[in-house]
Amino acid sequence: MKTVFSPLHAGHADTMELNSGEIVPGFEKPARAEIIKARVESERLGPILPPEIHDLAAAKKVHTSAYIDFLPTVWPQWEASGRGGSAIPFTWPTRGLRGDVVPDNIDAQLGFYSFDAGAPFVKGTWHAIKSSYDVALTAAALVKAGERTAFALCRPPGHHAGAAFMGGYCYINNAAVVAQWFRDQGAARVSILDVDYHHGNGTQEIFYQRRDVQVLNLHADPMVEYPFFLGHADERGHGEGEGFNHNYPMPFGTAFDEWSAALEDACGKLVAYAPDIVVVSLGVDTFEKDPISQFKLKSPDYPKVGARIAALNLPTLFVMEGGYAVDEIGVNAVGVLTGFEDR
Ligand code: OKP
Ligand code: ZN
Repeated sequence: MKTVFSPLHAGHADTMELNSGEIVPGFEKPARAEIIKARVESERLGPILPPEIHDLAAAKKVHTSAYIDFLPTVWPQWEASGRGGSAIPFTWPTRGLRGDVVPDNIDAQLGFYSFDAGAPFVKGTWHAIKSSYDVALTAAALVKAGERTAFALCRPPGHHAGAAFMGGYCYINNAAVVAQWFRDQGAARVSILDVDYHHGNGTQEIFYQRRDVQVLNLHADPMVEYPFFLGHADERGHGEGEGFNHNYPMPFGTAFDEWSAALEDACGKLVAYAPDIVVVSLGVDTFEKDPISQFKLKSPDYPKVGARIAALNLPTLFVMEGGYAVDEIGVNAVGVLTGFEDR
C-alpha cells in the first residue's frame, strides 16, 4: 500500500488548547504524523510519496468559497493585529446574535468560521492544512488510477470541519473533499466509513441532504462526548439524503466486542448501498490508552478492523483523522493497514 505524506504538517506546532479548566499544549501535535510515518517505514507497508500540489477548487465543492478563502488570511491578519501565540476564537454568533454579518475584526471572523475553540492557528497552520488537503487528493488519485487502496497520512485531520466552519483540530474536511472528488471523477456512489472515536459532524453536515454519498459514523455518544451537538442515532439524513446517514453512538467504556458489532452493522449497510469507493476516516482514538477518549480498543484489535474493511472487497482510501496516544499511534494506525493487507 502506498502512503502519501508531507513534511509541511510539522509547521502546525506548539498550539494551545483549553482542556478541563487549563490551557495545555495541543494534543493534536506533529509527533502524531511522524510516528505513524516511522511505523509505515519499519513495517515496510510500501512507498511513501510526496503530495501533488492542487488548487483549492476541490475544497470549494464541499466548503463555501468564503470559508476556504478565509483560512490563508488568518495568520497574516493575526500578525497584523500585533499578537503571537495561537489565534483562537472566543465569540460565536449563536442563537440570539447576528449570523448574517461578518465583521472585519479577526477575532470575530475566527468565531464566525468555527463552532468551537479547538482549531488554533499558528504561523505554519495554513501550509499544514493545505498539505493535508494535497495529501488526501494525491492518495485519492492513486485509487482512481487503479490501486486497491492507499493511505493519506493527513495532518491536521478533517472530519469535524463543516461546509463553513472549522473546529476540533479540523479545518478542511479531507474525507469529504476526496468523496466529492471521486464523484466528480465518475464514481456513482461513495461511502464514508468514519471509525474515529468522535462523531464526524462536519462530514455528516456536508452530505446530510445527499444520497450519492453514504455516511456511516461509529463514535462516542454525543450525549456525553464531544462534539456533543450532533451524532445521535436518529439523524438519518434529510430530504433526498434520508436513509443515507447512519450513526452508531456508543457509551464510555465500549470495548471491541461491542464496537465491532456496530462495525458489522455498518458494513452491512455499506454493502447494501453498493458504493464504487470506500473512504475510511481513520481515527485510532478508540484506543484504551487515548488521553482524551473513553473507549477500550486494544492494539491487536486494529488489524481486525482493517481485515473487516478489506472483506468489503472495494477500492478503499484511508484518510488519517484522530488518535492521541502518541506512543502507540503508529502501531494502531498501521495495524489497520497491515490488517487490510492480510499480513
Ligand atoms: C478530533 B478528532 C478538550 C477535549 C476535546 C476536541 C477533540 C477533537 C478530536 N480539550 N477537544 O475527532 O480526533
Ligand atoms: Zn477523534
